[in-house]
Amino acid sequence: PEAPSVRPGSLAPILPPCPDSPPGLVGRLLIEFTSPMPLERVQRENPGVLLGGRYTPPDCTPAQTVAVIIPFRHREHHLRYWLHYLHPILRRQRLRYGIYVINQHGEDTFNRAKLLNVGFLEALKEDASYDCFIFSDVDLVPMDDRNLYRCGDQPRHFAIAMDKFGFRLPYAGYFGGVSGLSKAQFLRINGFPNEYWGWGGEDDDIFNRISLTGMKISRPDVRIGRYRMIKHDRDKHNEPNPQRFTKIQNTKLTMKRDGIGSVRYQVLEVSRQPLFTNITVDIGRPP
Ligand code: UD2
Ligand code: MN
Repeated sequence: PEAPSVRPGSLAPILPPCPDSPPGLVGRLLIEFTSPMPLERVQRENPGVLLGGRYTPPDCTPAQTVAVIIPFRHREHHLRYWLHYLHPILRRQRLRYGIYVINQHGEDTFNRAKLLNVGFLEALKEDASYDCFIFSDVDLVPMDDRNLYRCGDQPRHFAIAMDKFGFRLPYAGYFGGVSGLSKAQFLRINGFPNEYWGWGGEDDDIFNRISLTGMKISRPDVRIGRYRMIKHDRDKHNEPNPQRFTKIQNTKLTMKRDGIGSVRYQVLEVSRQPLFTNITVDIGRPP
C-alpha cells in the first residue's frame, strides 16, 4: 500500500473523507434512566473527547463541523445521561463536533428559542468553521444511532417518534425536541424567535419560518427517529405561554424583526468542562 500523503509543511497525514454511512454503527440501542450516572464515570468512559466537549474523528475528515446546542437550566441529572449516551453515538457517527450547554442565568421565565439563538452565535465565536447546528433538548436521547446528527439540503427534524407521543409525530407540523439547520438555513429564517417566554409555541414558530422561506423539513425513517425522553415534571418558571396561540399566527410579520439579527444578551461565563462547554447567559426577562 502507498504511504499516507502528508500536507506540505505539516506532519499530519491527509485523512480520507468520512464515509456517508459510517461503519460500526450498532442500530437500535437500549436506553434507560434508572441507574445513577456520575459525571466522573461519563468522563472516564469518553477519554477521546477534548476539553469543552470537542471531538474530531481520528481516521477520516468529516464534511461538516457540527455544533450541538442544548437549552438549559437546573437539569444537571438529565445532562449527565445525555452526555453518557450521546458522546459515544456522535463518535460512532464520525462527526467533528462540539457540545454547547446554554445555561439561562437567574430565575426569570425560561426562553428556549432565545437560548438557542445565543448558542448559534457563541459557538461560531468559538469556532467559525461550524456549518451545522443541532438543537437538542437536554432530556432527549436517540434510540438508534443510524439517526445521523448532520445537516442536509433542507432543515432536519430528528425527534419524530418519541416514547411520550407513542412513537409517532403528534402532528404533521411538529418540529420540537431535536432539530438541525445548516448555518445558511438558519440565517435564511433569521434564526429563531426571541419573544416566546415560557413553555410552548417556539417550535411551531420555527416550523412556520421554514415553510415561509420555501424550505421543506426532512425527517428520518420512523423506525430510526425514535427517542426516549427522561420523565420530568414541568419546571418552575417555564409555565405554558398563554400568548403562544396568537403569536404563531403572526410569524410572517414578526420573523423579519425578531430573530438572530435582533437578539440581545450578556454572556456571564464561558467554562470549558471535559465533556461540554457551559455558557451562562443573561437573556433578560419578558416585557
Ligand atoms: C416540548 C418539546 C420542546 C419544546 C417544548 C416547548 C418535546 C420532546 N420537546 O418539551 O422541544 O418545544 O415542548 O417549549 O416535545 N429546559 C431546562 N430547564 C427548564 C426548562 C426547560 O433546561 O427549567 C430545557 C431543557 O433542555 C428541556 C427543554 O428546555 O428539555 C424543553 O423543556 P421541557 O422539557 O420542560 O418541555 P417538553 O418536554 O414539554
Ligand atoms: Mn422535556
